[in-house]
Amino acid sequence: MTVESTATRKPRRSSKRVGAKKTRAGQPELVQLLTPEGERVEHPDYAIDLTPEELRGLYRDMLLTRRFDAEATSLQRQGELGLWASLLGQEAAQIGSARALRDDDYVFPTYREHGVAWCRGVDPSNLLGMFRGVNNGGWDPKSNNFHLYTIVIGSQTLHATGYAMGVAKDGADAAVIAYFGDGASSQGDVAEAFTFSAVYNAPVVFFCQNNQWAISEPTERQTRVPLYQRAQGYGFPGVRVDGNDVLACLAVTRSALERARSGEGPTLVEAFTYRMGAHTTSDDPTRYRQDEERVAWEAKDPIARLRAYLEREGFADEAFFAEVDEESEALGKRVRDAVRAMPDPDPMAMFEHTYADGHALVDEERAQFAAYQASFAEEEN
Ligand SMILES: Cc1ncc(C[n+]2csc(CCOP(=O)(O)OP(=O)(O)O)c2C)c(N)n1
Ligand SMILES: [Mg+2]
Repeated sequence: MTVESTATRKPRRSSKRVGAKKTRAGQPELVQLLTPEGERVEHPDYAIDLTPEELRGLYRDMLLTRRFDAEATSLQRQGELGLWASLLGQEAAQIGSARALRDDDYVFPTYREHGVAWCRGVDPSNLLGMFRGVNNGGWDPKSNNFHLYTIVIGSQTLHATGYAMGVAKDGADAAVIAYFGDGASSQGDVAEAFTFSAVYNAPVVFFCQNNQWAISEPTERQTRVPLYQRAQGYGFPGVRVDGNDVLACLAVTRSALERARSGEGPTLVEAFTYRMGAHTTSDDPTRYRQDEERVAWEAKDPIARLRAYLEREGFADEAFFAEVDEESEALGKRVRDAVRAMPDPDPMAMFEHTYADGHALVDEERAQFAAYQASFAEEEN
């Protein structure tokens, strides 16, 4: 334990420039390393050199995550889950950023980070307990350095900032990453997290998946400037990355984590992507957005572009793709079976853990509910 304050941490080494260039028209430029057609392009600030095996690994991660997500949506439609928040379209943003992490880094997710959970080694079936309503989380955050899903929009950015300040005070060189959405960027908690992390030089990366929608609110309702530019006002760098390009997301997040680790403070990464499906299974996006928009983003699909690249370069053959497809079917079945086998909790258990000690109101509600439950038993007799 060191007494050195986070505010006095000095950079140990200089980092690469983290920033976005302007196009000629003055529009912000995305960091991109793989075009939608699957062509590899270079970026002056973000070099990446992956082996064919590593590239195939990213493809496998994205495909299995998508398959798991589709299975969860189907399970909700079959009445096995109460709700599901799909990550369809956001696979590259999540897999790319999460594969940049080290085991000792710590992740604060929202409720849609199924791809990040996958990379952290959380069993996919464990993600479903909360959505089935049989537990309050389903995994031990400490086992995988992956915090529980957070529904209260933006609050986890403050948790991440506080945690990162603690990491720095401990003298560790781990980094923290907070995931949040374009809608969350309007929350006061996020503004506070930006301020605290900046002035305390906290080793945290703010990874905003701008999927263009916050339920039915478009990003235009959240901001007048591109979201990544917000960071400038707080005094740390912001960068916009093509959120459907797994290589760019990996390279940019890696660079931001390196900055954090080397004592240079926070970075805001805006992954420009698209929510291809509904907000959740309770939502009908045809009520508020045009299908042409979705169709346009379909052409930028993150998995198709990596596959095109792998095929073009001869880094993967038909046997590989067939094997991953087979693996994905097995994953679907495993998750299906696991969900159906989840034991129903004792209904009275919902009154536990609300408060550490007893609470008069909870005691009253428990007694009322117990009497209500007992009334069914009497009817049956
Ligand atoms: C503090 C708070 N306000 C409102 C809500 C209701 N709510 C749930 S999801 C959501 C939209 C979030 O949008 P965004 O941050 O863009 O994330 P996305 O769902 O697109 O991944 C809202 C308003 C909430 N969960 N918490
Ligand atoms: Mg959003």
